[in-house]
Amino acid sequence: MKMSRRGFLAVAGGTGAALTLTSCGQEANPAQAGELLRSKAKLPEPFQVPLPIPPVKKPIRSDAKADYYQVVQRKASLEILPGLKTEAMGYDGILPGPTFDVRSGRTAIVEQVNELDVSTVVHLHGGHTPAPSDGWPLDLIMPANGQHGGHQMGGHMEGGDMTTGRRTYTYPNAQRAATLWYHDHTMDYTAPQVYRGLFGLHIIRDEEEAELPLPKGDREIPLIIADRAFDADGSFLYPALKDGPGVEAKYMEGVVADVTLVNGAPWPVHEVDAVRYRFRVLNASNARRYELGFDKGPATFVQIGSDGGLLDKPIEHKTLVVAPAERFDVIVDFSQYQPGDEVTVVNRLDGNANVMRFKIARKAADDTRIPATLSTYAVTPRPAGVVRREWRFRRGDAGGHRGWTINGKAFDPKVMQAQVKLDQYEIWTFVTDVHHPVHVHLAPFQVLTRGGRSKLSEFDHGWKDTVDIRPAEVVEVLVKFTAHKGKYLIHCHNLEHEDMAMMAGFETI
Ligand SMILES: [Cu+2]
Repeated sequence: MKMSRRGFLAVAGGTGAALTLTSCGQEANPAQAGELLRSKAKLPEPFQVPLPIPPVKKPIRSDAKADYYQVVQRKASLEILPGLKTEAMGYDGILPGPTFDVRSGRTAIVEQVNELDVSTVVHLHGGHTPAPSDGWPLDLIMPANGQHGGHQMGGHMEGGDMTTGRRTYTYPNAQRAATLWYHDHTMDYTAPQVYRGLFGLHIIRDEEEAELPLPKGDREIPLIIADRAFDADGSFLYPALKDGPGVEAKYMEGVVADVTLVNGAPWPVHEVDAVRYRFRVLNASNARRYELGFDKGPATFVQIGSDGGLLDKPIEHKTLVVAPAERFDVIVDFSQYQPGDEVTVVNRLDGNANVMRFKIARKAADDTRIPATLSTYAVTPRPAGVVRREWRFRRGDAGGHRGWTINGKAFDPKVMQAQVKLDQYEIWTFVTDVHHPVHVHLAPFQVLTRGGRSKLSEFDHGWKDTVDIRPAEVVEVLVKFTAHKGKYLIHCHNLEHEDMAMMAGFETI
């Protein structure tokens, strides 16, 4: 029987059926929600491939109103592992996709053309985006070639605003400077489609940030970290179920893989001057968490920004814990090393597994500094009399099979779990069973408490749109939605959890 979530809900809804599911056992590594998927391909030695930098997307035209772009989603045969070819799904045929680099307040109108053989949806993660352009998971772009999305197109994929071949998304970019990203958001199939390459950066800049004496140009570098596994012939390995959404039971906690890609290259190497660099770190992994650290030497991460832009003041971290979909904007000072030194970035949550390496090439002049005050915008408001809501993220039934739920419900695109008034502060409480990186669309939030205490984790500061919640933890955030009425999403950004129904609609009114 085809596993159709809505089909199941239609049957079960009338009977009040509910399955009690047992835990699938202990996680092998308590720091990770996920099961390791090992490559069959011969893997390269680390630190051989130079770090690629995704190209900046250029508009095809501009007028007084907006900049206009076109992106073609297509298959591409990429050499990710040296000597092997990997068939990827890429925005403009590259992995990661091109980087959008835009000014705050300047509208970007992006036509997305789907030349793949599956349906897609594009979401601008962290974007303050009108609902029709936010990437509701059933607002599908059907393939341009007239196929009907292959295995995806069971009846349960209908009901959205479907287009064929192309769709135009409008991004007002009316928000402060921040590191956003765009990625696929197709209902039930986000995880395999992001895994195969449908993700890229979207950087917003503004005057406040431009005035800071921070590293720029080729000393401002995105680091998009994503783990992937490869079959013997170089193709992506992914444990998808054959006849419906989701992954094999063994992987339902999440797919963590054995090759670390940074900007699409396996364990790359990058040559730097002995000066300060700015790195925009994005964890684009489906499920893996990272605690990034340096293998030797004095370097630290001085955090200047989080998901939603600049912090009020910098925070120095010895290591950086980054959950899926989180962004950390950091300064690393290589002046403490000598030319010829090599420093490796490792993941301390996985036994110091390699991530990438920097080679310090030469001494150089550096007129940058890290101001003691970065922004005045990041301080948490303390409004009185706010509305409270609770969102419980737990294992549960996802339509005839085991999956993940929010408030006991599998995602149903017809059900809005909340009606939220614009322009009012709300305190949202997130409660977990295992690790869940919780993401809210449309508005950034600030973390108020973690584990019942107002002492936050050192990674909770600033405006966030994704918060890393540990097993059996309670986190409260303050959120206020503005400007756009419509249907939006709250979901877990462990993409296997998301596809296996850990998503809920809410409506701003
Ligand atoms: Cu989750």
